Amino acid sequence: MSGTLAVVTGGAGFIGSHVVDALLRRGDRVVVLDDFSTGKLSNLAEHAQNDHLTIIEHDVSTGIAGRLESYGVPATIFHLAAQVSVVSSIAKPLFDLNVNYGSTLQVLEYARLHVARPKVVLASSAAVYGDAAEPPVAEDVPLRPLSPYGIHKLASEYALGAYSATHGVPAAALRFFNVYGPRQDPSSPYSGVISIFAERARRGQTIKIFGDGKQTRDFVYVGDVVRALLAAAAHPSPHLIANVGTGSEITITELARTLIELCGGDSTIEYAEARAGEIARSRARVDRLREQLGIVAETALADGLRATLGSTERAA
Ligand code: UD2
Repeated sequence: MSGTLAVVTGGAGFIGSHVVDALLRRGDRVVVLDDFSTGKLSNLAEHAQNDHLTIIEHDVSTGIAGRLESYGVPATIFHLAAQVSVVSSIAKPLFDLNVNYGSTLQVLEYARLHVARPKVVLASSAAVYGDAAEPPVAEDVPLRPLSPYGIHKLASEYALGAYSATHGVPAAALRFFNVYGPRQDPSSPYSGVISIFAERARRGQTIKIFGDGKQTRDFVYVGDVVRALLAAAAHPSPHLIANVGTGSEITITELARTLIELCGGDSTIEYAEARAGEIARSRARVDRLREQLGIVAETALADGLRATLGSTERAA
């Protein structure tokens, strides 16, 4: 069968399924590896009849070579399978180590064993910074992750660097800031804040803000994140690291007010105790994203929020 082959770990998840959409749209063949712990088959439902897509239920932390034998060596592995909650990583650090660092090592081990080295593109995170640096935060500031999640994402980045230098595995790590958009699952208390607020605002329910609501985040739309991932896969650098954000920040109270307004204004805001280990301000420096990858995360927050609200409406 024709078409470049890509593997997407976590391809049934929120970000992964949008990457699969984009790869299939441009004619690639795609193998998804997903253990469905948080991923959903319904995220890929529109491709059910597409013979360019293969979906394999598999836990990446147990190794991937055995599951990929029949498909050939991919040009790129988008490694998006992860345990995504910072709070859970603090409660279960060894589980997080295995899922978030162990899986990266498994992907790199697979890549180094093949002469045609697949490129590994990792979903890293702003969590590698901790809150040491004054925003906007650039890639070369000292890194002080505060959670096992951030530590294991950073360890994964280091592993990419080491496999690139030692074994010639081309690699890129993108440090995602707060990604949002359709298919983000609001069902856990640690789900992305926009997915939670969007669902509650749409239903006219009370919105709960942790802390004084003055904390800020750099919210980046999933469509822009996908463009950055594809650009990173095509980039010639053997070991690229870049932030993926918009370069602007908004307070959580402003975010809540915007969503309430977009939904007709029925919800009220209530304030609760701040979360432990909360980062006060987060905003990416995006020069490298623009200069190296040619990407500007251009989706305006209001447009991205409307798209997100539209999709929760359809899903309800
Ligand atoms: C995000 C990422 C995380 C990691 C981290 C890096 C998500 C879901 N998590 O964590 O994976 O990369 O950034 O720093 O993208 N909030 C409320 N009410 C709610 C839920 C959240 O007020 O019902 C607040 C929360 O206290 C925080 C902000 O909203 O101040 C964003 O919370 P989040 O869980 O969406 O993401 P964050 O920044 O903790």
